[in-house]
This record gives sequence, structure tokens and C-alpha cells, in this order.
Amino acid sequence: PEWQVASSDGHRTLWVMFGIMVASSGVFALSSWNVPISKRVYYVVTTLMTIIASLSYFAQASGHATSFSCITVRDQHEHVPDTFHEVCRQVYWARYVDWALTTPLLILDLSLLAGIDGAHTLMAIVANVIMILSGLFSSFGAAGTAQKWGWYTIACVAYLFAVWHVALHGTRMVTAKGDRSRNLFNLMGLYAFLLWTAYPIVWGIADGARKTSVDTEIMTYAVLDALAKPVFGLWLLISHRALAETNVEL
Ligand code: RET
Repeated sequence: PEWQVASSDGHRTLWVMFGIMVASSGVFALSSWNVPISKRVYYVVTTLMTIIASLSYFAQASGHATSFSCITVRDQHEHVPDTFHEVCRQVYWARYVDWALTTPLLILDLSLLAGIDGAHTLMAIVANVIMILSGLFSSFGAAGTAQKWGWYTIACVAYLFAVWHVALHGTRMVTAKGDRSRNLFNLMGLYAFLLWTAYPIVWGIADGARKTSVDTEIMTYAVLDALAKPVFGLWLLISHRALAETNVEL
């Protein structure tokens, strides 16, 4: 078979990302020490998020947590009878473990910021877990089949459900908190939405259609992960400090 695997460039990127996630976890954990209890939950949630990403990147960089998804492809020639060959692509399933745990934490951050009630927060979080698990099943499904794209469709529906819940209830609840909180939530929500929407697109081109190398896939997700976790986290922790309306008493 033809093997599509990461090269040393991909591995280097994974190690760099491991370093970035460990460093962010350190910064977030240390900065949580002098924070009043009403703000503490944001620090805990954000630090847990980068700690989990560190574990996932360690697993990927050290060569664990990967498997192969093989498909049969028809050869491109005029001969009869048709011949086929196998294409086996490396799938880093650690990514899905990471995302299944960290996207709920990101949703929790946004929900707390806006003051969304527990029921709607829970629905958005569960929809999110369904989205990631469906994406995992899809990545091991046979190419071009109803099974693979069926799981992909389910994942996209779950994604829209989660976005809808956070956007609708978030904007409704945060309006009561005043202009500054509302502007912050709208800006952070838009930033998250644009970034998150890139994931299913990258997935469709890389894991789905197999149009990019495994290295390119690793590097694209690395940029997205850096923007969605450490950058998002830093922004949240710095910006909500001055806003008493975003306090949470848990
Ligand atoms: C998949 C494929 C199936 C369809 C959809 C997906 C969405 C993934 C998303 C991931 C977000 C990850 C984040 C990570 C943080 O570091 C699973 C790729 C809709 C939205 C924010």
C-alpha cells in the first residue's frame, strides 16, 4: 500500500506545540494564584484546557496515539481489467480525545462569560462531544461511503446546534450585563466561531478527501490550536478581569 505518514517536519511541529501548551499551562496556572474566588473558575477551566492539549501533543509527538485508516483506490489508467491499490493514511486519534475534552471547556468559558443557564450550557457541551466523536468515527470510515460522510454530516449538525445555542442564549443573557461585557462576548464569540469553522473545512480537505500531506495537516491544526487555546485563553483571562458583571460564584 501507499503510506501517508508524518515526516520529521511534522514531528518537529508536534514537539513545538507540546512546548507551547506546557508553557501556556504554566503561565495560566501561576497567574491564577492571586485571583479572587469569583474569577477563579475561568483560570481553572482555561488551564485545564491547555494541560489536556499538552498531553495530547505529547502523545502525538512521541509517536503514540496514531493509527492507520486504509482505503482502496482505483488506479488511473486505461487498462482492462481495473486494478486497485491501497492508500493508508496516518490518523492521529489523540486529537479527538483532546477536542472531546477541551471544546466543552471552551464552551464553558463562553457560557460563564455570558451567564448562560446550566441547561443550555449542558446542551451545547453535549452537542459538542457528539460532534467530536462523530468526527472520529468519520475519520475511520471508508472513503466515499455513506458511512463516512454520514458521520461527517451528523458532526456538522451537532456543531450548528452548539453554535446556535451559545449565540442565541449568550447574546440574550449578556445583554443584561451591560455594553462592555456584551462587546467582549460578541467579539470573543465571533473569533471562536470563525476559528472553529476552519476545523471541519481542514478536516474535509485533509482527512476526508486526503488532498494534503499529513505534515500540512499537522501544521494547519497547529496554527488553529494555538489560536483557539493559548491565544483565546490569554485574551479571556486578561479582558474579563475588569468586568465585575462576569464574576461567577460556583
Ligand atoms: C470535525 C470533523 C467533523 C465535522 C466537524 C468537526 C469540527 C471540529 C471542531 C473542532 C474544534 C476544535 C478546537 C480545538 C481547540 O484547540 C470533528 C473536525 C464539525 C469545531 C476549537
